[in-house]
This record gives sequence, structure tokens and C-alpha cells, in this order.
Amino acid sequence: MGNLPPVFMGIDASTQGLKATLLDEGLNVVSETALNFDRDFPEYKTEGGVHRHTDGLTVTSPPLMWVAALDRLFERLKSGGAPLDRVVAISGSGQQHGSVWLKPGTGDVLAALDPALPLLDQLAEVFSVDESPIWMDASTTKQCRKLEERLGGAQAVADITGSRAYERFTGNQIARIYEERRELYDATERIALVSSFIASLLTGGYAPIDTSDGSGMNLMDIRKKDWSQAALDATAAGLAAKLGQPVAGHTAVGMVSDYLVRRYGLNAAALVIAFSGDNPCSLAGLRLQKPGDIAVSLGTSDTLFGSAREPQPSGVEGHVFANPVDPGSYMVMLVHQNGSLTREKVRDLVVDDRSWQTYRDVMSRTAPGNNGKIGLYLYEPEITPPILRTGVFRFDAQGAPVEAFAPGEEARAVLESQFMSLRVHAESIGLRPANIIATGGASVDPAVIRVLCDVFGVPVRVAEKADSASFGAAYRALHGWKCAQAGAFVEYEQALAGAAPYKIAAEPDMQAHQIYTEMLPRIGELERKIAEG
Ligand code: XUL
Repeated sequence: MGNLPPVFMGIDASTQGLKATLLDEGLNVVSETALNFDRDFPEYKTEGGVHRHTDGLTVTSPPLMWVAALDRLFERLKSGGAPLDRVVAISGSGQQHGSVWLKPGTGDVLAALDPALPLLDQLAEVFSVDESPIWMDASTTKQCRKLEERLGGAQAVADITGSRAYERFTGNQIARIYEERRELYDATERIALVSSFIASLLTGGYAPIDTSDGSGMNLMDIRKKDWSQAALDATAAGLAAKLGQPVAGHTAVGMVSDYLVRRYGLNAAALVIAFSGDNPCSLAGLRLQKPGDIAVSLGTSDTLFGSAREPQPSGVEGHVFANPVDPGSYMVMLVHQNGSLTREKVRDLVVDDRSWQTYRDVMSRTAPGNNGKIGLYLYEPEITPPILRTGVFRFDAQGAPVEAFAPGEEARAVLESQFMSLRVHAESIGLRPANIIATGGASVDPAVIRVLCDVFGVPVRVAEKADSASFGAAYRALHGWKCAQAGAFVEYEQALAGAAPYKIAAEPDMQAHQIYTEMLPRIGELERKIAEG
């Protein structure tokens, strides 16, 4: 490679597509390419990258499609003149929880790939389960209850694995296949996650699961960062041997295969750094490292995540994962189902022109705290906290239900209750922000940011880049490479010292913050009342 500047590559295997991002050492994009499964691979007949089954609960994707997409991704990079010969490290992000089931001998097939042929031609026969269960699958309630029963309840499962039993979590998906299609389980040598599967295609051998994505399986002891024997035993017999040993997210899991070097001209010295899940990669992409740095992603649903020193898992809500860029801390994540769609519904009720500008004017007729009025807008069943009842629930300052609010009160109420609820539940699993980075569609709206900032009482910065998972994957490639070069762990912050700081979008008004802090207990109480009907 001579003295040419190094390049770091991130591969993002999301539900809907596959993307590559190549960065230089200054973290500038030098090349990018993206494929969409529905559009670019119509032969797999996916919608949004998935197959929804007729039971309404089972959701899968064909793993062979991911193989075909990796072929095409490298072809495009090569034909587009991407500097593949300068890539010194590759890492990646995968949709979490999905599993890839491989027949005995797949490791040997991967090690002996013929560079004259695409991967697709050589890997068509390696899958013992040809439709991979993915995170959207909700078919495993029975297996979830069984796991909780066997381990001593939801809180006990959370205390070990970081989360109560969730339908989409891989262990419960494995349990279902073990129970209902035992012959397929027995015909499987290795169960990979989407992340570790793509890494395996790059190294030409079974790549380990990283502890961060491995935390989304209900199988790992999050403190020991190794499989929990009790969880394995409660899931399926002989499972440890099929999973391999998990490794920390910054670990170099191998070199790129001879296949990639010869077929696409990849640099033979390029390291593959453990792939991880998309949410852990977003944490890396937003450069959250210090406990107290919290990201709030304001999308269809709102996600709040950050790093925490001590795990404080809940048997009701939220997830604790291993931190992908800091083996000494944890990643905590909450998903709030009623996010942007709910805000937009309220906006359309309150302002005729459906604009956020008018919304802001209407909202400014009221003061922070809404004179004690609280409205909970649950158009969708809520995940955090779990509330199946839908509807709009409005209360006066004394907590008595009321039918309607004035437009200004309504406009304010939805934002205040959403963010006060996020704060209540973040605190209940040990997240206390010192800084917030807002991202996602609604993060550009000053009214939204104002309330978010005052509720949490900390400065809010805004990250404009939408695809934090792909950047996170490339940043993790750089981080893992620096650790490998140093022969020791290098702090993530130090590895990314060249990154431009985020701009502050709002500083908190501490008087408003005090009002919200006093209202917090009422939010928790009203949520409990609604959940109980
Ligand atoms: C996280 C989750 C999704 C997937 C796909 O628990 O299920 O965010 O990772 O993005």
C-alpha cells in the first residue's frame, strides 16, 4: 500500500438495504454506495426488506438476499473506483436480533471461496433455515413466558441478560425453531446474528458475535459478557457450541479473506473489526462515550440511548446492552412508540396549515408546565411504559380527567408529556443525561428541542447526519484498527479526536426545568392509572 493514506470502511446491513461508507482518517467520506433490497433485488419479493407471514406475527428475510447484496456492493465499489486497496479496517452494523442459521461445514465453504465466482453461486446451499427470523417478528410470546418462568420472572431475566424476555430477541426465536422445527436446529452448526454473519462473509470463516449485539438475545450475562448457562439451558440444548464465544466490539476478528483481496482488490492487510448491532453502532456514530452523554432520536418512534457506568436493568421496560466502544460501561436504550407520528397527529388537530411554524406560535400562548395540565397522547400502544390502551388522556392540574384543551395547551401538552415520560423512564433504568444529542426528523424543530432541553435541564446538541449507524460502523473500524495498532484498548474519544464537535441548539431554562421536575411524579402516576384502565 506504500504511504497512501488509510481508509476505513463501514458496512450497514439494515432491514431495508445494504450500504458502505468509506472514510479517511479525518472522518471525511471518500466513497459511499447503497442498495435497497426491494428495488435492487426484486427476485426475493421483499417489502421493506422483509417477508410478512400469514399468521400476522412471523416476519423473516432471506439470508441469501444479503449474500447477493454483498456481492453487488463490492462490485459497485470496485467499478465506481472506491479506494479498496487503501482500506485498512472494515467494521459493520446489522439490524439487531435477526439470526442466520448455517449448516455443518459452512466455515470450510467460506474459507475456500473461489474468487472467479460471486458469493451467491457458492453459498446457496449453506443455510439450514432459508428464511431468517428478524427483529419485526412477534411470534414467540410462548417462548418468552417460558424463559421468564424458568429463570424466575421478568426481572430475573432482565437482571441476567439486560432485558426482560422480548419476542424479537434471538434466544426466543431460537427456542421457537428448536421447539417447532427441531430437525432444522439439529442440522445447524452455527447460529450467527446478521452482524456476525456479514463479518463471516468478509473474513472467510465464522466471525464471533460482539457482546453489544449479543446483548439483544436474552442469552448473554451482561456483566460477565459471556453466555449465561441458565439462559442457554432454558432456550435449547447444545446451544453454546452453535453460538461461538462473544468478543468485545473493538476486537479484530480476522483479516479480510483472500477471496475479497483477489476478486475486488481489497488490501490484503485489512482487518475486520467485530460487527455490531445498528443501535450500538448509532451510539458509536453519535460519538457517545462518556456516561451522561445521551442521544434522543426523534423518529417514527422516539429512541433514547446512552452509556451508563452501572447496569440497572428493568423487568418492565428498556434494554441494557454491553457498550460497543467501551468495555467498561454499558449502553442503555428505551423505545417510545408514540413519537413523530403522534406529534404530527396533534399538530394537524391544532393548526390548520399543518406547519410547525404556526404550531410554535400557538404553543407560545402557554407557559412551560401548562399550568399543571397534562395530556398523554397514546395513538399507538406504548412500549415504554407498556400501555396497550390507546387514546388521548387529558387531566387538569388536580389530576381530574378533562375532555379538551385549548389549542395552545394541546400543542404544549404532547411535547411536555412525551419528554417528561422519557425522562422518568430513563431515570428508572439509570440514565441521567449531562448532555443530549438530538437526531432524527423532528430534531430540526426548535419548539420540540426547547421542550426537550427544558425537561432534561441540559444543553441539547443536534447531529444532522441521519445515518448514524453506517458512520458508527466506519468509526468503529477506525477505533478497532487503532486498538490493534496500539496492541491495547484505546479510548474511543481519543481514536475519534479529529471529529468536529456538535453545535449547541439549545441551553436549558432552569426555571422551566424546575417546573417539569416537580411534575415528574404525576406523569408516572397517570401512566400507571391509564395502564390499569
Ligand atoms: C432494536 C430493534 C431495532 C432493530 C432494527 O431492539 O429491534 O431497532 O435493531 O433496526
